Amino acid sequence: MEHEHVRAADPAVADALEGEIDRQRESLQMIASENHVSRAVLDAQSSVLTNKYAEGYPGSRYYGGCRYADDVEQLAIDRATELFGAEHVNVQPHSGTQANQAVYFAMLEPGDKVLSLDLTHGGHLSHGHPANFTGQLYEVDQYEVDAETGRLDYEGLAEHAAEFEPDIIVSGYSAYPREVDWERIQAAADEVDALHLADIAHITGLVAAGVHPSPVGIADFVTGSTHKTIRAGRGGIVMCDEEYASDIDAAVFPGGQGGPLMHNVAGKAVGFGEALTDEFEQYSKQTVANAKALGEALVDQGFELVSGGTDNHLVLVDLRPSHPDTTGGDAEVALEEAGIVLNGNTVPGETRSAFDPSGIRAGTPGLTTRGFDEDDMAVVGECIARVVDAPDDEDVKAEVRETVADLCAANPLYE
Ligand code: DSN
Repeated sequence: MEHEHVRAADPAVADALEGEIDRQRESLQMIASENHVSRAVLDAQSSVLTNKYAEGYPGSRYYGGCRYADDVEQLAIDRATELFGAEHVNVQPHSGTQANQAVYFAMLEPGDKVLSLDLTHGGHLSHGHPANFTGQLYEVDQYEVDAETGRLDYEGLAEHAAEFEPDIIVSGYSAYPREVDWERIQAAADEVDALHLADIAHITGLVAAGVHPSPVGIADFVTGSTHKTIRAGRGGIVMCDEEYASDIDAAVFPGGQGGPLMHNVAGKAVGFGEALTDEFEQYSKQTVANAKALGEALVDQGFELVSGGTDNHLVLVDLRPSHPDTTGGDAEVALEEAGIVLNGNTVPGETRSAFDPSGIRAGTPGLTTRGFDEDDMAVVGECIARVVDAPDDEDVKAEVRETVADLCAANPLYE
């Protein structure tokens, strides 16, 4: 995977690109929101569609020369429609956050009320964090997971909604390891006549493959990103019923974006095509099986998992009970030195800060793409434990690096 044209023109950038390929190949990518796309998706994303302006939608553009842009976008739309069963799909959002922005922009006025999960409990910046435009434009109140179980408290959410009377309830999470009951959240929204936005960014692929229940047809709006559990390259997607279609399209373009990133839309088309295959369903099942195996391995090593386990592609470890003197940041750094890349993460009831949180989040989408199975995940769990138990022990990190090298050699990437 040499970037020969970049190498000839710009060695400094080529060095960085090749360094990144080696980094991805030679270490374990366990950031729960990351994955490894196929060569076909990479090829589409680096295509000449990066040159093309195509403001508008297929068949109705503001520029000439959009014949092939139209073909690609329509393929992405048709495949997403088949995958998710939504009445209307917009594949132009540059990211999951832009997809959420489109929903807010289409449906809310500044000052309207948003009820969403607290970031430290697994929510997302674009769900109303004060540092994000959502926290600045809207009146935001946040629900939390149950302090004892680490699971969504649906009754508490309904009570909170009755009290706050939001205009929109946001569901869908960035660090929530359990299945979501969309119907119960919809019921809470119906009670107070609120809209419901289900942000499935993390689980887009699991929903597409049918290994997590779908909010499509339940929530008013479903947004996702296209590069996490679904391997369609960087980007976002919005789905809704036909009644909202023109409002959503107008909110994406021209409301929030200019020209779509057509090379990324091509990546989405290819990735959605891949996601329609039986192979992708098997991959998604294995992603979940691997996360469960990882969770069990970590529990066997004495770690405490938020909610006690996982139903999806990620585990969230609360380090405080098992490693009270090790922060998520310390663990993240030591693990990366040992070849395991994940992130320090806040946990429910966080007592530190977002910069130096009390947990670590680990996901299996990337490793599963490489071919890792449950046995491999048991070894990975043991490696994580060895490093977090002794984050300053250079011998331990060197030994773990050797195990990581063996796992990577047995499960090659982009060979
Ligand atoms: N940054 C992503 C994550 O890691 O969950 C969400 O946008």
